[in-house]
Amino acid sequence: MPMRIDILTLFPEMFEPILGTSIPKRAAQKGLVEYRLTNIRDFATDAHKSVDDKPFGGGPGMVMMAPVIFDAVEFVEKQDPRPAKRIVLSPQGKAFDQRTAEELAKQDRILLIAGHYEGFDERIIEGLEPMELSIGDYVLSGGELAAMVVVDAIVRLLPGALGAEDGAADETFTDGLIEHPQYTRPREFRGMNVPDVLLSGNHKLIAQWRLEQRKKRTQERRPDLWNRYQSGSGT
Ligand code: 9D3
Repeated sequence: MPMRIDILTLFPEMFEPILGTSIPKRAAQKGLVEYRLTNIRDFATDAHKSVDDKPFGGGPGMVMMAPVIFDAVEFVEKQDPRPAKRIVLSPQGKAFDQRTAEELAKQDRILLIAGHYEGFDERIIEGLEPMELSIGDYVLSGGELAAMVVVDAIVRLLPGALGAEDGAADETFTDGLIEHPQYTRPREFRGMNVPDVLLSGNHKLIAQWRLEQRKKRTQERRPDLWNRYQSGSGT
């Protein structure tokens, strides 16, 4: 049975090119996952098809209305008896990371809720008890791209999703160091040469050089990862 991923969004058309390309597409074709897009606006009940309104207490922006979201969630959840892991994409959420992707890849059903421009009525969070996820400390126009990031990170982890040449090992983030520099043909390009060690045929020396490069780069570029690596927590 494929993992079922429901996505509630005001812009289902944004998802189609992403889910219909590359690994997310191949995972669906292989029967590893099934995507279901649902337009939140289909659950608006007034003549203007409202999905949001001004915040009580005043202030800028609009707030996604609880009844519309509840109706949409209940409608899609009824379509399949498996309980869904509910996720709301929000700038206030916990930072999404590889460990979270690995945990979510074990679920058999995921429901993602993406808003646009705005926040969610707190009763959506209180009543649906979703996991709230952010993809980083920058402001997007909506949760749609964040939902696509989360889906992409999950589906590539499903057993069989990656082809042999896609690099199944994927050490960065699982062992806590970023990658070493890589080179391919030509050996010389505009006066820049491939390091001799990589052409030496000495696999032990190559492995040593790569590990040193990974450590050096992690120290320089990702002190946060380096601190965790050194304390050996494996997280
Ligand atoms: C003025 C308060 N803003 C919060 C920072 C309002 C607001 C801006 C943009 C509310 C939502 C959004 C749209 N962004 C998302 O829905 C979102 C998001 C993001 O902007 N950055 C990183 N991760 C995410 S997950 C969802």
